[in-house]
Amino acid sequence: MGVVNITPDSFSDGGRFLDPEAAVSHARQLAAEGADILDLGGESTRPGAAPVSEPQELERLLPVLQRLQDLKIPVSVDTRRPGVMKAVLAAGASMINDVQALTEPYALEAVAATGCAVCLMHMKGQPAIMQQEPRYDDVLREVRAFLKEAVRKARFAGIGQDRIVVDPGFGFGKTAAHNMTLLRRLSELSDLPIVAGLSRKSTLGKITGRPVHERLAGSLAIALLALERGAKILRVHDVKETRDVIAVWQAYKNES
Ligand code: HH2
Repeated sequence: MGVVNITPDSFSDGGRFLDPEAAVSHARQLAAEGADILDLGGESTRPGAAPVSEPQELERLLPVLQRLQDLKIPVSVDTRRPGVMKAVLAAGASMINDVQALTEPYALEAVAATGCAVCLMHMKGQPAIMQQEPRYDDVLREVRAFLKEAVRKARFAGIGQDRIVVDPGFGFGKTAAHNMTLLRRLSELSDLPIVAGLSRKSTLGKITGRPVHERLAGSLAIALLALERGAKILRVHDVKETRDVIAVWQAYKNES
């Protein structure tokens, strides 16, 4: 899953693709590099990020989505707002990636009303404060229970199991130690396909001492670990390089 951030303030590429033409050409490049899904975002969820309004989010997303109608791969939209979900699904998106796991009122209904896929992610707290000393008694147990409940609610709302993937939400109200525990035991989190989003994240900065633009090697190393632990979708900024990691891993597993 290749990330396209149409924002001024995303943590690793804020401002680079705010212009619709730049976002469209980046999206096409990621598709050409071998992305199986694109994930468009119109609001940063980095720690401390300021929320945007619904009209502002749509103003960023819709022109890009409209210009990607001819793409052969599915386009996901990273949003927590039901109004945005409805509008982007009507405009051709085929997946909703929600860092709040459809917990906003009417989000379940917005997704259930169509045949789209959905990613349900765990987050502790809200982006503005989530990295202020996050605490868990047992991070694995808490995230697993949250995802199980989110899936139950989605299914109860009429969203078929084959439309759902889950994500532990690396870095969303989690320390580097929490992230490592979740990564080590990733396969225990759910029987549903698991999405892992670790690309360029601050845990890698903490481990390597590198600033955000020098975290490619760290991102590739951790992508391989996530694959080994059962991740089915890797949410990444560097598609071409991650494709090579997947090719090596598949050859090693003799599945290519
Ligand atoms: N991480 C980010 C945003 N959305 N969605 C899922 N499912 N999993 C993730 O790990 C995840 C996500 C943060 O990365 P990015 O989009 O690059 O940054 P920002 O939120 O600052 O735009």
